Amino acid sequence: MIELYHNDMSVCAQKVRLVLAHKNISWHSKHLNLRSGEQFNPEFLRINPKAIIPVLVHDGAIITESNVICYYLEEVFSDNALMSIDPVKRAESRIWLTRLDAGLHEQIAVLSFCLAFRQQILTRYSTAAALESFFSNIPDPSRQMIMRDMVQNGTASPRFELALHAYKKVVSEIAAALQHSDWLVDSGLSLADYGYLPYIERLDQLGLSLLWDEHPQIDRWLARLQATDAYQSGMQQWHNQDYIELMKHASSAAVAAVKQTG
Ligand SMILES: N[C@@H](CCC(=O)N[C@@H](CS)C(=O)NCC(=O)O)C(=O)O
Repeated sequence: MIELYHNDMSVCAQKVRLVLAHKNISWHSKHLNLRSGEQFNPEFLRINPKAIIPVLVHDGAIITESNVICYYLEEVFSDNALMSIDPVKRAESRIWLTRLDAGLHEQIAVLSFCLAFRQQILTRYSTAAALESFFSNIPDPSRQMIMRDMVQNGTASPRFELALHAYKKVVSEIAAALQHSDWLVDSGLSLADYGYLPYIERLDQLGLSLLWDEHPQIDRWLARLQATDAYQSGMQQWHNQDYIELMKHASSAAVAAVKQTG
């Protein structure tokens, strides 16, 4: 039996659900509401003491880290392969995915919180005391510090500008990869495409698609992926309209921020 601890709009959970859907693997949903702090419930902390999703539980084996989960699924469920048989192409897919762990994942959270999701926190914890209690309940001091900064400073946080810069860079590299290929790795649709789809869709939802105004191949790649059955059941079916509306409202601030940072 496969269980997935996840969240509807979490990009790294979307990535795992895309792979599960692509491979037609059936799984049981254990959905956690991250805004109400369900990731800190003792039951979940026993499964992942780091209090983060996604977590896959396969016949009792606990697998954490979205990229590790994707590789695990690729190894255990080899049908509908998402890695090339060519070792060089496999390495290329891995390099794309590694970059998510090396900063891009944290930076999409920075863009999302600074532009939009901080509003959810400020509304839910509307007094200074409630907000302080929310921050101090985050067990990891580094996550606590980052959350304080994003919620209190929004787009004025230096983290925001660095994150925008990182995404401008990777968008131009994605555009270069898609110049002569339908997929990020030219051997075919791979874990790399499903890995980046949630991040690029998130930029779009935040009003940041202007980052690829001059690269229509990115819109074509997005449309190709959004036409797949895996997208329908792995992402679209889980879309949370409240979050999408919130991000839409942030788009004018996003456009202003991009223009300001040049
Ligand atoms: N490197 C991890 C990152 C996981 C992660 O950051 N998960 C976020 C959701 S996207 C989370 O669970 N956050 C919990 C929180 O906000 O307290 C992975 O790829 O699985």
